[in-house]
Amino acid sequence: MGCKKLFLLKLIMMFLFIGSCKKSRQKVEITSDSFKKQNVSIKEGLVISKENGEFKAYKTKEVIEVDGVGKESIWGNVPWYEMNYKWMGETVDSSDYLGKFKLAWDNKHLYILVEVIDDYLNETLTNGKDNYWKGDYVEVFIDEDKSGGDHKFNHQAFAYHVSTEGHAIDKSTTKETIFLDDNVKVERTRVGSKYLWEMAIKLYDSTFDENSKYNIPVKIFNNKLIGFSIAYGDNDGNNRRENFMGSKKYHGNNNDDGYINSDVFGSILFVEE
Ligand SMILES: [Ca+2]
Ligand SMILES: [Ca+2]
Ligand SMILES: [Ca+2]
Ligand SMILES: [Ca+2]
Repeated sequence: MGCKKLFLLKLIMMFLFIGSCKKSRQKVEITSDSFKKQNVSIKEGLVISKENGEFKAYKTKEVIEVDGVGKESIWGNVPWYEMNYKWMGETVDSSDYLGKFKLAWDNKHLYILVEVIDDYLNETLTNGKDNYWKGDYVEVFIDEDKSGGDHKFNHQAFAYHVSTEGHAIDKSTTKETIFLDDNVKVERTRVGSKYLWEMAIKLYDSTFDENSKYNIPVKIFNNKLIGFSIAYGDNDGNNRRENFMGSKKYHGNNNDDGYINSDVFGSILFVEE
């Protein structure tokens, strides 16, 4: 074989090798969401983004203590998901805002661990109850039966504005701003500009009555599917929501339909393994 032919052969083999490396890397990234089945260990620093906002929550065998500390083993065993799609505001750098979350469940609760880097924490209710959406907060959108549809002043779906003060704020059927604190338990811890919010959320169907103390939560089970999105409203002391960053690429008109229309939510599939 002449030198030229040998060189060409080597070149072809090199391209084939690079191609196969790329493929195997892609495979790890795609399968990392179903890490347990694939027995793929979670890579340090891996955060999965889901343009369509469709996530999985894994069942915890251990009781989760809502204390803002992710010490429970499930939190070490499930992947981080991104909540960095820009819904509103200017592009931010990672010291101003960067967010990710994990999901888990048992029969009574959806658990969420949210880690947010925020350079300035502006308490949610600084400007009063009716400006709750202007302060820093985590917004959790839940549509228990994934029916979709309008939910602005009804409870077929919820847009919980989880406040820095520990409240879960939404609108009532009479268009008032109300606290639904029994529905969402939250604790937050801080290390520097990194905040960890741990939440336990009860799911309710459309029969939820905001004036009753006797609402019965819906039981969660394997393979149940709900409507879900999560976002962070970032105010850095300028008296307004400077950024709104979410878990799904698009969230309706101006990415601001979530508090009105549950059609735009992504989803959670509850799985055991
Ligand atoms: Ca905990
Ligand atoms: Ca910020
Ligand atoms: Ca619904
Ligand atoms: Ca802030």
